[in-house]
Amino acid sequence: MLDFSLSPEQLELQTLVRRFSKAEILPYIQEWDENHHFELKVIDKLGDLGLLGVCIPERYGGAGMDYNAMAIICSELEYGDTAYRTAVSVHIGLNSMTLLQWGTEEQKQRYLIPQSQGKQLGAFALTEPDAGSDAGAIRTRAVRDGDTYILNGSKTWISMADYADNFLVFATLDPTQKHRGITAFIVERNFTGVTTQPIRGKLGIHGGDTGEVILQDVRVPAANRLGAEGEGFKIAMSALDSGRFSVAAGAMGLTRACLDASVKYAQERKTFGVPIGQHQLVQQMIAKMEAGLQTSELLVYRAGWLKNKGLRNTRETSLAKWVASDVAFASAADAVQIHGAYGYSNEYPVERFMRNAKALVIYEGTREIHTVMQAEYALGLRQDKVLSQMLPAWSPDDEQA
Ligand code: COS
Repeated sequence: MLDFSLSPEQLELQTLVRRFSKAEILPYIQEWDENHHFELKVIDKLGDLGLLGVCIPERYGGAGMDYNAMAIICSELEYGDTAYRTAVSVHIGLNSMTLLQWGTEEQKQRYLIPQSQGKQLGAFALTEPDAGSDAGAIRTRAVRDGDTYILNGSKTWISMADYADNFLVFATLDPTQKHRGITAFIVERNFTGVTTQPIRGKLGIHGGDTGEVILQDVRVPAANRLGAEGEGFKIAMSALDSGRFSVAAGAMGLTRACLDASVKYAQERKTFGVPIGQHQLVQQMIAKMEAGLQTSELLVYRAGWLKNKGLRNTRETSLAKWVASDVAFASAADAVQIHGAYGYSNEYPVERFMRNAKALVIYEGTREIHTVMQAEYALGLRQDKVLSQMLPAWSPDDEQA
């Protein structure tokens, strides 16, 4: 039986985070965005509400809710601003979920629990100046030395680089092995040789932190290697299965923000003697936003449903991310259009939506990567294997396990 309804707990969560965004983000975001200010207190408050480990089992400090609860949080936060959803995406989606899936019990105790409790923040350091879409081409080197590894290299476009306590760093033990040489490490900010610096001049997400992570002779204990040597590429890709899901869910919130702003403006603004919402070409743009939003929701919640069942969902998550981010960008561009010249200024939020939405189409797999993946799936050129190391199926009793 198909069930499209949210559970009472999910509805409660939606109300909670919707109120949170309205109270803690929306009144300030224009100023923060203008001043390129990331407000860490917002993240602290999310931690106080127990939301920084929403879909992590209670035994690891989380709230023990399901994956679609994560989608709800992302959507409601991005309604406030992309910056805060991005922070949650990297903290929970890319980092904590990956620790849950691949970490040893000791690593979970040491890193996952404080992260789920909001006492520490996690980030994800895969991308390099010369390795973005071609993730297998990373050059950061790891060399084994006794019971440590020595890491050297630099990572860029790392969300929350300047605030995270722990990074999941991907490095290669042997570049000639291509993706099979890549290995994942948990690197603490306070390890000697780790420095970060913010990236200036971004088109959007001005209210969010993006930076570089530089690793200079960083000694990482072997106990901080995540998974086996050479398993890092798979770990990165499985992390992206969670991260992309959270981006797709965030995109729903951005599209809803575009729709709400456009409907309000179309009801107020008059041309030719009537509200512009009565003009068919404006209606067409609004109708497209509505259709796009609902399509995104179906794709996101279906991917979440697969995750809840512990099933491989790379194909479905990629499709949800591609469609929902494209919809968000098209909706933001049309929202600016509906607002006319006012939309082109920061008198209305839609110009921020448009600048922010572009990031969604680029990060965690560009539109082009997802287009190619979908074509390859359809043509039978790409198939998802059943993995031995899937995230466990979610169940309401998980926390008692
Ligand atoms: N979970 C676990 N394992 C996975 C996986 C996943 N989601 N996806 C792939 N793998 C495994 C495969 O099973 C394969 O294993 P074997 O070597 O044992 O066969 C291995 O990883 C290589 O996978 P694949 O053949 O799919 O690699 P490709 O080179 O074809 O992948 C793309 C190419 C483009 C899909 C990949 O590099 C990619 O997604 N790039 C975008 C990176 C990105 O999103 N960057 C953003 C960073 S965060 S802002």
